[in-house]
Amino acid sequence: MSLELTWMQLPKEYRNLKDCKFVILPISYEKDLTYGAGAASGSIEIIKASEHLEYYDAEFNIEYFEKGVFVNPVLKLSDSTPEEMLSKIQESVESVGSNKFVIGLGGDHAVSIGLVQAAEKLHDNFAILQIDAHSDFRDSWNGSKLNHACVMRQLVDKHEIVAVGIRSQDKDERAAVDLNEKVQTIYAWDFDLEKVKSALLKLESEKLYITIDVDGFDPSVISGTGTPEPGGLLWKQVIEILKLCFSLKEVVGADIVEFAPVYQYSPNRSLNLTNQSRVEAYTLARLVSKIMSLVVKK
Ligand SMILES: [Mn+2]
Repeated sequence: MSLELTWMQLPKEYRNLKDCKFVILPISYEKDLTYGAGAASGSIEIIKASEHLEYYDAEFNIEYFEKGVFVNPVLKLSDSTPEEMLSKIQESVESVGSNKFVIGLGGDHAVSIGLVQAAEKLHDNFAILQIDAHSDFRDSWNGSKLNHACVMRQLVDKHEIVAVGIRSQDKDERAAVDLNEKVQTIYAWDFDLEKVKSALLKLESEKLYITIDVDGFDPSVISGTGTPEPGGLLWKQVIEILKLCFSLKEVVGADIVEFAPVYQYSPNRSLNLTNQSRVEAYTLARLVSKIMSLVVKK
């Protein structure tokens, strides 16, 4: 059975690609796991959970859906090589046209490399705001430079980076980010919105791409991810960070990666999300809708 995924089950007139402002790009891709498994189906569960959202954003007093939300068919790339994965993501982003706001849903963090490279074709100079527990600044991991543990190391040559919520690194990564003038890190134990603000103001680029690894959240908010780390960001802190990004910069795209939902068998033998994962999928659907609200509110 192939099911057509729609955002919030919007009526047809709000989801045809030609007229839509927003494109959601679900990417099923998972390679070279570091710890827990399951990010391949994360994007699908976030989109399914969106059907429970209200159309109206009470906090921002906005109904972003009026701008239209198209959900691209799921890109199934787990059998692709990392290089193929990058080119297929770029092809998909190109095929939706240049006047859209694309939100990529992973999949593991390596998909962000493809999404950023696609954005490079449309925007000549942009910085990256990374919400994450990890710097992802390894030179290579499991023999590949295109692994999720190396994402920001791959992107820093062309982009300034503001990393927020970081709380797990190896010693070499720490040395590398400390030495690299293009990286500003706001550690989780040191988090303060003013620090995020001054980091954003220090950037040379006026444009910004946002990548959110869900392990940047505290596990009390999101625990369904391969490498949960205690001491992370809370919901309200992440929303405040996003509000700052949109007020200070022109945001050119975003992604949310590494959600790994957990399933269980119900008494009738059907496979369902655990209650915890159901809440978390809904939380991340809400996060996607907050980003769209902020695009419209701008
Ligand atoms: Mn991470």
